[in-house]
Amino acid sequence: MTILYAFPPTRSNRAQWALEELGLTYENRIVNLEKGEQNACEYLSRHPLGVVPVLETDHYRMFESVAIIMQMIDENPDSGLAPEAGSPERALYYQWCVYAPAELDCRLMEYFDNKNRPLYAMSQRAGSTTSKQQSRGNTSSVYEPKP
Ligand SMILES: N[C@@H](CCC(=O)N[C@@H](CS)C(=O)NCC(=O)O)C(=O)O
Repeated sequence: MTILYAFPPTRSNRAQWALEELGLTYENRIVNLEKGEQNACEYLSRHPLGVVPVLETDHYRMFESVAIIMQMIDENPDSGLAPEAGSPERALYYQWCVYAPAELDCRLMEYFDNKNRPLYAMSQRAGSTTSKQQSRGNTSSVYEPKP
């Protein structure tokens, strides 16, 4: 059985989109980030950083949303969702697959940081802020040029 550990609307939606697009059978198991379920020991044994998504199949367990998408597409080569391995088109497929998490995500999170950040808004609704959220609350200094 395939299980996707997820919580919408987060990066887990990407992985779920791929599973749906491929028409795969899976169980969507909610890890309620608002309730801090990602920090429970049981979940941390699946992902040591306590984030979603995680994918579990009968043969392996993996994390990283875009890696999950790429693996799902590789396991379903007839889907036509990825160009042939080794082709020039495949180069651009890899380029954009890596660009999203490597370049786009951190800038988007920076944009959403603090009051605009989805997790921050969730924690405010839930009336709590975990230390992990606080520690990730302001990453802007990481990207500022050093004097
Ligand atoms: N690079 C990872 C990022 C995973 C990630 O940061 N997930 C966030 C939601 S978008 C999360 O679970 N956060 C929970 C927390 O920070 O407590 C991926 O793309 O899978």
